[in-house]
Amino acid sequence: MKIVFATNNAHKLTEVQAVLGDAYTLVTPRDCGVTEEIPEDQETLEGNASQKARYLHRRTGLDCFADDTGLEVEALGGAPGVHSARYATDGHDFAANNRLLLKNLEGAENRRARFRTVISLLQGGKELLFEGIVEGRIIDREAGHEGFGYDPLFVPDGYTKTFAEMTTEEKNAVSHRARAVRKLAAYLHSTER
Ligand code: ITT
Repeated sequence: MKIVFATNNAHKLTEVQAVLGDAYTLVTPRDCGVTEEIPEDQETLEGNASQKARYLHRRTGLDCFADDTGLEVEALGGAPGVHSARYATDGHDFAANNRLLLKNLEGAENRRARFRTVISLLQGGKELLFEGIVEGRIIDREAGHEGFGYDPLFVPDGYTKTFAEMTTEEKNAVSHRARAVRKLAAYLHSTER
């Protein structure tokens, strides 16, 4: 079955498709003729996920879902959180974001952090939200080249390597996004006739 995912992030597509497996084929905004950037300017992950899904639904008339994710660092009072994409600059500059995060944590003993994903599903005129969280810590230098964003700095609890040192399958075994997507998939299966 096809399902529309309101994202322009190719890494998210790969991760989510791997969790969904053969049961669903993801369709991108571009596949639906939507090539402009999808707005996200709300102050919460829930608000942004909802805004992205609603925008694409308005543009296409199709049921769809969107993912908004933030890295919440304890010693920084939950920052960068909803501002994770634009922490250091206006754009999605992963390297600059990681440098700023390390700078802001210099000398900090508490390195606790978590990734939180909120998925908004718009289906048949109804909206549902699904959340996924993974707890872990921020290490003091980047390690690994897989994944994206803050992955080279984040070691999930129970592991000694970063998300960027893991395959997609390994990351999906514990990640925030995979946890939210498994809840989404369970719901979608439950609504199938
Ligand atoms: P879409 O809105 O098009 O889905 P995006 O990259 O803008 O893609 P978000 O706003 O949800 O996605 O993500 C905010 C930032 O959080 C993102 O740019 C990354 O820096 C970071 N991020 C999100 N998911 C991540 C993950 O699984 N691993 C590491 N960093 C992640």
